[in-house]
Amino acid sequence: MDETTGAITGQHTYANAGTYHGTLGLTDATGNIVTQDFTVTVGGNTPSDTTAPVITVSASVTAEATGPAGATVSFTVSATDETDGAVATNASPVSGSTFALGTTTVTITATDAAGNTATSTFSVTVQDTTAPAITVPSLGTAEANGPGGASVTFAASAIDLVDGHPSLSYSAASGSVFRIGTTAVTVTATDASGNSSTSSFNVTVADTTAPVLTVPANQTAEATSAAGAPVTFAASATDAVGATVAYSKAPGSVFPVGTTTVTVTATDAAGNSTTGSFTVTVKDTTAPIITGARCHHRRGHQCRRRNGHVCRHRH
Ligand SMILES: [Ca+2]
Ligand SMILES: [Ca+2]
Ligand SMILES: [Ca+2]
Repeated sequence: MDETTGAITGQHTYANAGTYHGTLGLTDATGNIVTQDFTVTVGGNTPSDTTAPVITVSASVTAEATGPAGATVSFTVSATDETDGAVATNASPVSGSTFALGTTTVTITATDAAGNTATSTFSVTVQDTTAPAITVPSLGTAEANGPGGASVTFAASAIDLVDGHPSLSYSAASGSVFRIGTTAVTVTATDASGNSSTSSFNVTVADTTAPVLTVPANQTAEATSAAGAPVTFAASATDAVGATVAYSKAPGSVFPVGTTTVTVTATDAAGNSTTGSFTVTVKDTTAPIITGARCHHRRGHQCRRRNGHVCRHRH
């Protein structure tokens, strides 16, 4: 109302409900300026939103590790607000992250239009329950180098998705002496999470080497009886594992006049054998002694007959 110009009217339309604060300014015909602060409430009595959204999270998530870094884990969460309906959520770490081995807490927040924030958490556990995979060695047959067998070295290997260096243990140590024959060795691989697997392989030791045989030189002996002469001799054999020697005619037995070939065989416990031979020659270089009544010489006298026989007096 102006005393000169009378009533002044104006209009402003507020599109949305709410409470508005403003300043009204008027200028009359003579240039007088009047301002007035005002507050206008539109739409009646609007209740304020003081309730945070409700977050829905999955139960705790457990995943198998797929590598040393853990596992990629995805999850679904949602939030609804009684005023705003569905509202966006923020997750830390976000779904699809790589989660390390162990348990990680995921924090979810949701904020409604009025600024009310809800927070919820759940856990993601990444575990390694898979045992290492073992590759066993493929060993040839080791040659025995002593009565106990042979020292054999070996190495298995193991790989694991998570543990780069699973530990290996053996039922018999690499480098130890294995007996002749086949011995099964069990290998156990254990990862850092305590998962273990076992496998086995064979260690085979054999004696395939024949003894080394040394035979005597050819023997010569003088006959000591009509049957010939006893002749002694000895062959020798060496073998890493051990050998026995056998003769076609035993040492010390009586060999007939003439030449006899003696075959010697050295055999080890594995049945490997070496054969050699030598000769035993028994000679009769002494003329026979004739005893009889046709000699008449005194005792001790030897007389040689025309046929070369020697007679020795008995009387
Ligand atoms: Ca709300
Ligand atoms: Ca594993
Ligand atoms: Ca042998």
